Amino acid sequence: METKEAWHLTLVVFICWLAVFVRADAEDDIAFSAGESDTTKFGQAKSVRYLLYDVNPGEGFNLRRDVYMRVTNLVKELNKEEPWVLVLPPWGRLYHWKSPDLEQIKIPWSTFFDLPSLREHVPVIEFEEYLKLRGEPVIDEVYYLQGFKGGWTKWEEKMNITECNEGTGFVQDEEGNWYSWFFGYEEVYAKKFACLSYMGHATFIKPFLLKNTIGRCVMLPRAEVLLHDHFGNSEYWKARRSMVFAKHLRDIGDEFRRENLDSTDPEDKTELEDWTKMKRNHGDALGGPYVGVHLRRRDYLYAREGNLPSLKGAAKQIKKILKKYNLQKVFVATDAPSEEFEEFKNYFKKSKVYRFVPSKEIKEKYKDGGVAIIDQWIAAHARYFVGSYESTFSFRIQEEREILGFDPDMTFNRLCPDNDSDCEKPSIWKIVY
Ligand SMILES: Nc1nc2c(ncn2[C@@H]2O[C@H](COP(=O)(O)OP(=O)(O)OP(=O)(O)O)[C@@H](O)[C@H]2O)c(=O)[nH]1
Ligand SMILES: [Mg+2]
Repeated sequence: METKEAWHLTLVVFICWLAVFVRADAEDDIAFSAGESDTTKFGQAKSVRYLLYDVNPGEGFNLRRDVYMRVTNLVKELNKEEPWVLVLPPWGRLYHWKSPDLEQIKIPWSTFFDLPSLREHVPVIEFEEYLKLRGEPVIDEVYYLQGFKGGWTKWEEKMNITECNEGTGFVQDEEGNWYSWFFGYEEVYAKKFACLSYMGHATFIKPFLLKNTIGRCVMLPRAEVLLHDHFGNSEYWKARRSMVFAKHLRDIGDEFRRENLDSTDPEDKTELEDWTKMKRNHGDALGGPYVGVHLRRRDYLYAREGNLPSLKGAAKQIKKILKKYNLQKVFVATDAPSEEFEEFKNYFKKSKVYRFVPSKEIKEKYKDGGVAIIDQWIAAHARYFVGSYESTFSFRIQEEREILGFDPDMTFNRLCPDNDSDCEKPSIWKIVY
């Protein structure tokens, strides 16, 4: 090992041990703590290992956030055995992020999320930090996750190194190194590559990572194959609560609320605290005096054909809600082109309808993902929220509202298609502490 690299490694071990003390008061968080009978000395501390992952290129922003939660809970489990750090896969090349003139690759997580909050759950570093620490652009082992060939009839947890099912996008050069997209970092290569057929929860891969891999950095592309260990329990919600949006985005959303929607945290009872200490009851949050709508359009009109209303139908449903709750303003989070938004707005004669339109500067700095988060943040603070059928974008807003402490009746609502005004409500996933 080169001296520079060795020094960096020592530094990382030290930072991680430091984290033990910083996090010592975190409730039942035993990631790095030693049991009473544990006689491990500092000198024997194992060197830190890194877990990197990626998601199927076709998946959207909001499902990717769900995959992050599954992987963090795996990292949390790994840390019960030895120190592992999660390397955050840079954002980019997302299907929906099409704004012209924007370079949307190699976006760090800090553009969208508050890293100190993520770190209160598991140790994480940005990919670029990893590359710096490592000193060379190398990933030691890659296990490309895939389903079992031919699908499955009986669900059981199993995994197997097998042939690759499909074009993986990984190619080997003459020297034996593997190259792939790697988030747009052309110099990055992997030393070892294999396909891993997998059916199971995220932590089912833990023994494999601990016993069958030795590389400092292991990458798992297609991590959406890993299932949630416990969907909706307190661990799930801890991971979710740690995903606090970056302050610069929350501030922009708060300013918009204040200036247009008469909405401030003290009045709306939506003040944010350190997530590890924040615990609200349902109904504690009041929300600003407006209806928040997530009006999903574009590709969803085909993907969820028959389950979305027309613009006119959506306006009709929202007018009913305004009347019922005696509200005058509507905030619309939407991916609709501006002509569609104008049409939608024109269906309202008495009420005011708002949309967040980013300045050029905001757009350049925070990209389509940042604007989407600002929309989610504003919609999450409404008195009443209504989303679009089975949209993960709407789900993330609903979760945000659970964290803030809204009455579930004011959160778990969806727009109905025109021909079914009494459509089925969305599933209610209440927060668990
Ligand atoms: N700014 C903004 N962007 C949106 C809105 N709705 C959708 N988008 C864009 O479209 C993307 C939505 O894709 P996903 O994150 O996959 O969510 P979804 O397509 O609604 O749900 P699934 O396909 O079920 O995952 C977002 O990441 C945004 O880029 C919105 O209300 N405001
Ligand atoms: Mg999608």
